[in-house]
Amino acid sequence: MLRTSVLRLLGRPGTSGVSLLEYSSPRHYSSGPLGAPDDGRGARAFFTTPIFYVNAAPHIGHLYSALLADALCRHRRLQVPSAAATRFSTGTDEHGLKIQQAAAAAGLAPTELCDRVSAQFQQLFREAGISSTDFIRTTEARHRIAVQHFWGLLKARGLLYKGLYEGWYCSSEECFLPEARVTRQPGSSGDSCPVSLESGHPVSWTKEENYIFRLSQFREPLQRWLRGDPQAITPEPFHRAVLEWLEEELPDLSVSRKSSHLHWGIPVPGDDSQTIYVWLDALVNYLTVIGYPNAEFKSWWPTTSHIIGKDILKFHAIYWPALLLGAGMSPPHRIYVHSHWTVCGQKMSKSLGNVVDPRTCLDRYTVDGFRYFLLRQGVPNWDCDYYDEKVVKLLDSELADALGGLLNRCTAKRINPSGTYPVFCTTCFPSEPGLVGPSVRAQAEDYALVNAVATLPAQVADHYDNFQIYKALEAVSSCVRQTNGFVQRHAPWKLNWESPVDAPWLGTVLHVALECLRVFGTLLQPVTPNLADKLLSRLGVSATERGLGELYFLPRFYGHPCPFEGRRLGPETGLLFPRLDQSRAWLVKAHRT
Ligand code: ME8
Repeated sequence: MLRTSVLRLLGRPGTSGVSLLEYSSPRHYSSGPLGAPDDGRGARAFFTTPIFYVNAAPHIGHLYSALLADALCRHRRLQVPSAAATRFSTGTDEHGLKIQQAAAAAGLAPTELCDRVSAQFQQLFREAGISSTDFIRTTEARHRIAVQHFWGLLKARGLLYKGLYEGWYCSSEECFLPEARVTRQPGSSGDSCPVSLESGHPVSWTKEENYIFRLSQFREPLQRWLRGDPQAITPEPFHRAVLEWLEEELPDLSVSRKSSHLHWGIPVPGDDSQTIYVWLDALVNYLTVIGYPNAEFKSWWPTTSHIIGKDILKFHAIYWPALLLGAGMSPPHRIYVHSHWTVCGQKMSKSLGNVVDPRTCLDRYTVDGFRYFLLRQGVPNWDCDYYDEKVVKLLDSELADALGGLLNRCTAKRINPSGTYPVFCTTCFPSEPGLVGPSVRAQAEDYALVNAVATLPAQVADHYDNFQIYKALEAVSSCVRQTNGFVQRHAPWKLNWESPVDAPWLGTVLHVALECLRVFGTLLQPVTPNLADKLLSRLGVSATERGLGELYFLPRFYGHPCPFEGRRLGPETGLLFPRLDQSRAWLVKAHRT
C-alpha cells in the first residue's frame, strides 16, 4: 500500500520568500503482523527524548521519558532487528539564560556546570539500561553547525525579521508569557512579584530588539497537518489541545536575545550582538543527531517519533513543526506526549525537597524492577503518583509472585526432574476445542488461555503503537495470571511422571506453561531486559530466537514442529525476582524519620 498526502503552504505576498512548500507524507509499506509495521516509516525508525536542562540533577520524571523512548525503541528492534534500522537519541540542553543563571548562582563557569550535570544524566541512563544510539550535548561543535545552518535557511526564506519584542520572560521556562499567564505573589520582602501562573517561577519584563520568526504564517499549515494526521500527536487529548490552541491567534516568535543579556548560547550567524533563542537551539538537536546539514539526515527525517512531557507540548507541536515547515521540511512523524509524576500527591520540586532520586530507586528496586514499575504505572494521559509502598506492592505481586512463581512452578526439579522442555501431546490437548475422548484433558478455559497468549504479541504491538506501554504490560500481566490459573487448575504436582496415563498430560501442562512464559519473556524484553534474558535463558531460548519474527507460540498445537521440545533448560535456577518486602528495612526506617 502506498499513500501520499500533500500539504501546501502558500507564501503570503510581501512576508516571506516561501512560495510553495510541498509536504509529502512518507511511504506506507504493508508487511506481516510482526515484521516491519505498516506505520508509515518503512523499516526505519528514529526515537528521541527531550534533551534535559543541566541546571539540576536528573529525577524520576526524566528517567521516565527516557524509559518510554527506550521501550518503544527496543520493541521496534524486536520487530526489525537490523541495527541500521533504528536510531534513538537523548542528551542535554546546555545553553540559555536558565543555565547561565544556575552556573552563576553555583559560582561555576557554565561549561563546568554543564560537564558535571550532563555526566550525571549519562551515568543514570547507562545504569538504567537506556539503549540510546546518541547522546547529544548542545555545546558540541556539530550542533552549532546544524543550528547556524538551520538559521541560515530560515533567513534565506525570508522568515526572520528584526523588530522590537517586549513581554514577560520566564527564564525557568525559557519563554515569553502572555499577560494572562502572569500573576503576582508576595516576594521575600513583602512586595508583589510577577510570576508565571503555571510554574510560580519569577518573570521579568523584557524589551529588546530581536530577530523574530514569522510564526503567524504557519497557523493554517499546522492545522492542516494535524487535521490530516489524527495520530500525529498521541494520546488524542493532546492532539485536541493543540488544535484548540491553534484556534487562537498565533503571534510571531522572538528567536534571539541580546548577547549582552544572554551570552551563553550560539551566536546568530553574521550578527554577534544576538544569541539564538535556546528553544530554537534545542529543537534542532533532533536534526543534529541524524547528521544535519549533511544529506544523510534525509533518510531519517521525518521518520521520527518525539517522546516528550506535556510541559513542552507547545514547543514541539507548534514551534518545531512551524520551524521545520519554514525550513522546507516535514513535521515529525509522531509526537508522543506523557503526563507527569507527582510524589505523594505533590508536584516534584527542589523547593519542596521531595525530588525522587532515580539512582536510589534503581539500587533499591533493581534496574528491571524500577523500569517495570515506571512503565507499568505510568499512564501518559494523566499524572501518576509515586510512593515507595506502591513500588514494593507491584513488584512483589507481579514480578516476584506471579511471574517468578510461575517459572519456578514449571521448572523446579521436583516437578520437572529431567530439566527439559517437555513434549506436547496433541491427543491430550487437541487443536479443536470440545472434542471428547478418554485422553482429552484440555478444558474450555485452557483454549481461552491459548487464544489469549496467541493474540498477545499483536495486542502488545498495538499498545506500543498507541503509546500505551502500560496497557501492553497490563495485558502481559493478565496472561501471566491466566497461566497461573491454568497450572493451578491442572495441579501438575499431583500428576506422576511414572504413570503412562498422567505423563503425557503432565508434559503437556508444563509445555503449555513454558510456551506462555517464552512469549512473556520475549514481550518483556523492551521493559525488563535483564529479567527477560534470565527468563528466556532458563527456558533454553537462544539469543537468535528472541525476536518477534521468531515467536511462534505453541507450534505443536497448530500442527507444526516445536524446536524447543526435548531441549535442556538453562542452568540458572535462582529466583527470577526476589520479593522486596523481606528486604525493605530502609522503607520502615524512611517512614520513622
Ligand atoms: O524542558 N514527570 O528540559 P527539562 C514526568 N530542555 N516527566 C517529567 C517530569 C515529571 N515530573 N519533569 C520533567 C526541557 N519531566 C528542555 C527540553 S527538548 C528539545 C528541550 C520530563 O530538563 C518530561 O519529558 O525541563 C519533560 O518534558 C522534560 O523532562 C523536561 O525536561
